[in-house]
Amino acid sequence: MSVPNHFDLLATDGAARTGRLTTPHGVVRTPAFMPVGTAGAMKGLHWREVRDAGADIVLGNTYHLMLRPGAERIAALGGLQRFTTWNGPMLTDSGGFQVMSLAQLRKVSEKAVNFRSHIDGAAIELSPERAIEVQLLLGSDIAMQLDECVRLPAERADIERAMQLSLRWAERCKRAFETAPDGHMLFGIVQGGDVPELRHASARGLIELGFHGYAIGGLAVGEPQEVMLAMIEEAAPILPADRPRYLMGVGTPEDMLEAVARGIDMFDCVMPTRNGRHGVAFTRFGPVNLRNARHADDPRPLDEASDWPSTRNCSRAYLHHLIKSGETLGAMLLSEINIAYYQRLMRDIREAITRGSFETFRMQTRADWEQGDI
Ligand code: PRF
Repeated sequence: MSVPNHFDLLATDGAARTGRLTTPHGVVRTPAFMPVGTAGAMKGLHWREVRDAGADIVLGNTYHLMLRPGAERIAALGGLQRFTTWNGPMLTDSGGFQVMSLAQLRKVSEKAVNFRSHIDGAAIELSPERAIEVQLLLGSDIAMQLDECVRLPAERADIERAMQLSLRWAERCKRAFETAPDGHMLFGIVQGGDVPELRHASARGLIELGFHGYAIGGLAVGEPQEVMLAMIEEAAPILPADRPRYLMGVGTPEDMLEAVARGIDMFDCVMPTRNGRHGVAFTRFGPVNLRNARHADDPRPLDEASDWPSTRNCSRAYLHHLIKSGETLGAMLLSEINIAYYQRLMRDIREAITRGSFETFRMQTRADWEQGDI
């Protein structure tokens, strides 16, 4: 059975693309950055600020939400959008990756991944079928297949075994997704570590099954940036040009700019909120660590030319003071400033691709970052 396409490719510039992905909860402009609202909340930001910053879509996590408050409970309360009051598009990760980084006593078998909850130690089984069931209960617009992600460096045999298992799980997820309401999407995930042939085999296997979109997983897991970019170059050109491509868990502004240049459409990462809580601001002139004593007497804002009020108005001295004093507002302001920066970068990327001047934009943006904060 053919899989309906909800993605419109609007313009390309080299390998870079801009488009629109239509979900049951609205349209996503791509390239898109999805802020991470792991457990039904964006850390440090109100949903209103996430929207105002320009985010079209956010990410939630199957793993956290199935443990607490529970997928059946969220379904009974009207789904994740109603529950959280985020009324826009939402993508959910399938849980396998989070199990690997958070759960205790994990065991992967053909059937499922078994683990103990990091919250109360309860024994849980997450099968491909359950991962889809949970995501459908949440009402997610875009569900992800269950996969196994191997950290790098790793032996080829281990990478190959996990990639093949992920392909078999992709097929089971696809079958389990047949009951999904119209308009909801399921993305397959390319695995294969740092081995080009395994990346090709994974991409071809997924395309044969057919998905609404394709993610590239198993990157930004310990390998150098050049290996990550090389693996994108192996996988992206094989993927169908008319479907969205999502690079999971990436990354820095530079990672994203370079990935767009290689044909990626969607990103998610905790970096803007996590680094913000730790006192780091992302700006047009690169990252600024506001814990540094040199900011204590600096009346200047982070970027006087920014159209985001906190970036343009708050002095570095004030942000430094808030972070040094452990004030909640410091973490909130820097999270908001960083999410706004990531969204501005995506907007500027989309506009540059539309104008056909992505390459000039890429060089200018890199030069600004390299100039550094002064
Ligand atoms: N698989 C899934 N989620 C992920 C990843 C993956 O490989 C990554 C890797 N960067 C982040 N999030 N399901």
